[in-house]
Amino acid sequence: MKFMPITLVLMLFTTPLRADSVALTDAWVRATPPGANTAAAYLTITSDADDRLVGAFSESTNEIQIHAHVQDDGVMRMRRLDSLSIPAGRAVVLAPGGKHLMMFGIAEPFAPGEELVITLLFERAGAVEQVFPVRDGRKQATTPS
Ligand SMILES: [Cu+2]
Repeated sequence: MKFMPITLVLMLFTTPLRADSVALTDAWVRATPPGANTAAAYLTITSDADDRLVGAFSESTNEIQIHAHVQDDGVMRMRRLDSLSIPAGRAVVLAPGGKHLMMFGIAEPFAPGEELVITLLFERAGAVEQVFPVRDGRKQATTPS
């Protein structure tokens, strides 16, 4: 019975359907000036279980990266993160001056009142679609992030 062990191993690694879910709140995208080809998106993520944001994509942009702001010799810089840990029951806030989703290659400016759909990819919860209203962010922060 050569195939028996292989079958058993496959059964062990088959992931059952999970009910674990993430809650996404306060989602918004900063309005962009004419000519800009990057934009930043923000939201708050809460999860029932330990999870990890591993990526994001949207029809409105070529590429979305997870970014953080870090102090580097007194200068604020953006650093790309491969993923973002979402501890169970703890709100992870992406906001101006901190973590954010950075969109690249946007074709047209995002104007206040518009909406974007971004799909967030979680290690555990899978793909979650979220509507991001576009807002004028100039009042909240002065640095483009
Ligand atoms: Cu950034």
